[in-house]
Amino acid sequence: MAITYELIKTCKQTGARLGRVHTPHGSFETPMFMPVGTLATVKTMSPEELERMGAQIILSNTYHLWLRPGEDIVEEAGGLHKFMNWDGSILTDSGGFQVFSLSDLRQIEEEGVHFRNHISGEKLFLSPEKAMHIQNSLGADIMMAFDECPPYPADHDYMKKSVERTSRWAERCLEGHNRSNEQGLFGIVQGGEYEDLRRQSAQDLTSLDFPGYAIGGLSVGEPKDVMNRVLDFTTPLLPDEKPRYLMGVGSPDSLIDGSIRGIDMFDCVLPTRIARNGTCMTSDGRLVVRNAKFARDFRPIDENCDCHTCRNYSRAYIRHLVKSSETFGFRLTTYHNLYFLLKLMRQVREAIREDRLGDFREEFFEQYGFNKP
Ligand code: PRF
Ligand code: ZN
Repeated sequence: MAITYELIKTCKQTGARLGRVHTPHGSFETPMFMPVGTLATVKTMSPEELERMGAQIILSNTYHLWLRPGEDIVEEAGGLHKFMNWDGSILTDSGGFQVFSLSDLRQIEEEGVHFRNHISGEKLFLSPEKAMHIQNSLGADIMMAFDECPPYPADHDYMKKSVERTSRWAERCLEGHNRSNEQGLFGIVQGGEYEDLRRQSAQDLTSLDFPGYAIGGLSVGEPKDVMNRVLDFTTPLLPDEKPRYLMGVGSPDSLIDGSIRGIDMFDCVLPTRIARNGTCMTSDGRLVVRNAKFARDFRPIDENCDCHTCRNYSRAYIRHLVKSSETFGFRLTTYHNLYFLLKLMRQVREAIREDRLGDFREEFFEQYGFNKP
């Protein structure tokens, strides 16, 4: 089996899991945050920098790499790891979500999804078999099933049809997956906010015996308490001996609250995206470094951070670079934000090890400002 999960311990205070996922490109500790490298690059960061900041697994996208440069070119290069010079673990998303969030004029059929290329307008078609073929060519350690991520809110009737189709697609993904010794395929549980549909989806998928399971269809505009409620009734439906991945979630509070609910893996464009418009995550909350009040502020972005950016550069300098659209400014903020989330996950793992994740949550939320009215 390409992917195995090792449960090290659960936090006595919260039930959060400390573990390890073993992949053909080494293992990573969980709970873990995965930086997003959509086009076979985590925007502005080199693989050497990712390694130095402590990244152990990164995510890339089937949809984008299929459109450019084309999965055949990546395969010819020897796969994604060689193509981009990243020797750690890689997970590729299936394209399901990207088709729904990026393209217009899509038409969903039993066979797959018709849509238009978001760059050229060209007509395209993606199916479970095609998503597996492309991901087999890319060669990531973990591949994702081709699913439908309906918008929020969606009515129960639509969601039920969608969940059933996603389950049929999951079976076709398993059949179309040709490299199960080298690449692990994860199933994706859908069902929106509906407990009966999450249960149905989890039953359908766990009966297919994937090496790991994702929870999709969250962080699509629903309130935080809806997401936490869905996690409360969905994670217990998943097997203890497999990794659980919450897709598209990466705000500091949700990483902690997801870990407490038994999630092992997270990804999100949030830290890298906000970095490129000059917003930094700090232990005291978000800091918008473009603001005029930082023009003469020669302190680091976060005085509690020991990252390369914070050890060497000031708010005033980074503000100047970002305001001038200098690439180096975006590199410095991106490095800091990713370091911040990877360090947060290290702190979460340490707190689980010591059975005090509940206390850590209280302290972190207090300082970050989540507890303020
Ligand atoms: N499905 C897939 N990718 C995703 C999601 C999903 O539901 C989400 C949910 N926000 C993010 N990325 N395939
Ligand atoms: Zn820093």
